[in-house]
Amino acid sequence: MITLYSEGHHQHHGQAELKDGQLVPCFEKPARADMILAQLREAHLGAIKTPEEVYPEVQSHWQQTLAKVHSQDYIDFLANAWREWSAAGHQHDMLPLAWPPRRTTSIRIPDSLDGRLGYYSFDAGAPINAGTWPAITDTVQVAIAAAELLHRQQSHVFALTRPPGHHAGRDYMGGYCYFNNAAVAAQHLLDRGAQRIALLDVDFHHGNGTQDIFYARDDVLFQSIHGDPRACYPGFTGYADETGEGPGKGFNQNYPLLPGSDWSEWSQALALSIIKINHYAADALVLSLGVDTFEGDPISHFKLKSEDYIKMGQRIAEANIPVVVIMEGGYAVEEIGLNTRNLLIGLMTPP
Ligand code: OKP
Ligand code: ZN
Repeated sequence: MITLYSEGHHQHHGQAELKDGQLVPCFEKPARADMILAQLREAHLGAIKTPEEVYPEVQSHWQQTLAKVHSQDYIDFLANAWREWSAAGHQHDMLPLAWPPRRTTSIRIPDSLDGRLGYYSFDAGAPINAGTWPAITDTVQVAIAAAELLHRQQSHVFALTRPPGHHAGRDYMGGYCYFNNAAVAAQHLLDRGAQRIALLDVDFHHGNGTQDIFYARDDVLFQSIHGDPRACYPGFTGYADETGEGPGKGFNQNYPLLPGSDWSEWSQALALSIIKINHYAADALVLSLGVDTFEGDPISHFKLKSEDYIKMGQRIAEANIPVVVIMEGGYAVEEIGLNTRNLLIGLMTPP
């Protein structure tokens, strides 16, 4: 198995996020990826390469792929946001502070930076700092290069992406996410000739952005197992009756589970999603991997144990299709490396 990684993510490190009414240090931090990398090296799970090493053309092609998933005005907003913010004399993180309410008659894009911050986000959980743009453009290249490698030869590729992406929609950020790395990887595989991509999201949180991007499409089958939206963030999507629309009708499945669910409940949902994926006869699987389903996660509410990730990898391997793993969440920093490593070991060693 080959891992794709780039150092650029270190430049993105938010200062604070809201938790229970208080500003606390961001859970989503550079050490998360460092811990995963350390575990992969220790376990000798295979070569760790940069995007340019495996796919030199990525530097001239990533923007085209990105623009098929995200709107150009949103990309331009992110590209220029910090320059505008610092020109206004600010040095601290940017955070949005106002969103359009329901029944707003016509939502126009404000000129002010505060207005655009609200327009291009759904929460205050995606701070922008000086290094955000270099980090998110680096990591989107990690995702594209991983997809390219899967297309060329490998049966398993791991994209060590950070920050995560599954909450980001076509023109909005939120929940630590800016660009939807998994959606971009799926798009690259389609551009390389794949007809059908299955996208399985096992992060604790509903992949609302990914669902939104592919909701009306039948070329990407979206499956998500997550905390019940009645109780869990982001809370407005992820119900089982959201099944797609138009040509995408029937190509979206959600498996909401109650807080406190453990491997016995979780693995039943996985089995259902794998039946769907097998039936779809996908050319490749994009796995949005969050290990925040772990019992020790500080912001999530499932009860998976470290050994369960080996079984998870094995069950996914039984679907017998090429898999590109895209890293999403996981905030128990001490165990994030072990849990990720276990998933990858399971994927490579079916029972
Ligand atoms: C990103 B990913 C709950 C606060 C939630 C945002 C969580 C974003 C998770 N008390 N804050 O899906 O791992
Ligand atoms: Zn998550």
